[in-house]
Amino acid sequence: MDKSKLQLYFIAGTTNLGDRNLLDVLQAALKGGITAFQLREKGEGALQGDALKTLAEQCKQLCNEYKVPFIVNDDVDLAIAVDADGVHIGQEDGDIAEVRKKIGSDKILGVSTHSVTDAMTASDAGANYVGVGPLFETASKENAGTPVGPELVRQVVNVLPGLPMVGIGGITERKAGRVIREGASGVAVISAIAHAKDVEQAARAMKGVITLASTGV
Ligand code: 3NM
Repeated sequence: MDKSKLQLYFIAGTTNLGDRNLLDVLQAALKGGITAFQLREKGEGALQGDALKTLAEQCKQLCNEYKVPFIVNDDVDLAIAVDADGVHIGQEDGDIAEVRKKIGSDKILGVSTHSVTDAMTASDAGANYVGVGPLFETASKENAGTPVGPELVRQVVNVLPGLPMVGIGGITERKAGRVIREGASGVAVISAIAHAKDVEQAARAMKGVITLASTGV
């Protein structure tokens, strides 16, 4: 896949947003320059069934307008039903090769990984990119585990230099540059954008940091 699409990868679901409307937040983030979006509808009060499908269709349409890939977390059937650009699965979300078979070769397949071994397994099984984390402490994922530290990004890049990869977990505007300099294609964030006072501005500022760090300035 095109690694540049992973530069600023925004993840959100309605349960991350309190009173905010997901489509409003997504639109502001798109205006601010996010390069990918993942709908991750999880936890108490998460939408299901038709309500979730409708939301996914609306997210997809918005992402299409900005030519940004729309990825669905975990729910392979939903991703197929709304013809999302891809699916992202965790270590506990089923067999990676099986998911690849189900979605076909055209859709993007992303996998969450927490070690070099996880990343090698994901790559061998047909992942287009991996998420490596949690790099830092995060409040956005239950049972995220002990932070692996940004050094793991470098270790994964050394072993799998061609594999597109995003760092994830507790990444802020201040920490994003370090993650890129360790060799990540980009950063994946929930709270740095979803909880920002000004979502568009937060996305724009983070994109600026990433662009600078990517060009080595
Ligand atoms: N996955 P925030 S950490 C969804 O380590 C997710 O695989 C993680 O949210 C992993 O940017 C995480 O608010 C939460 O820390 C990221």
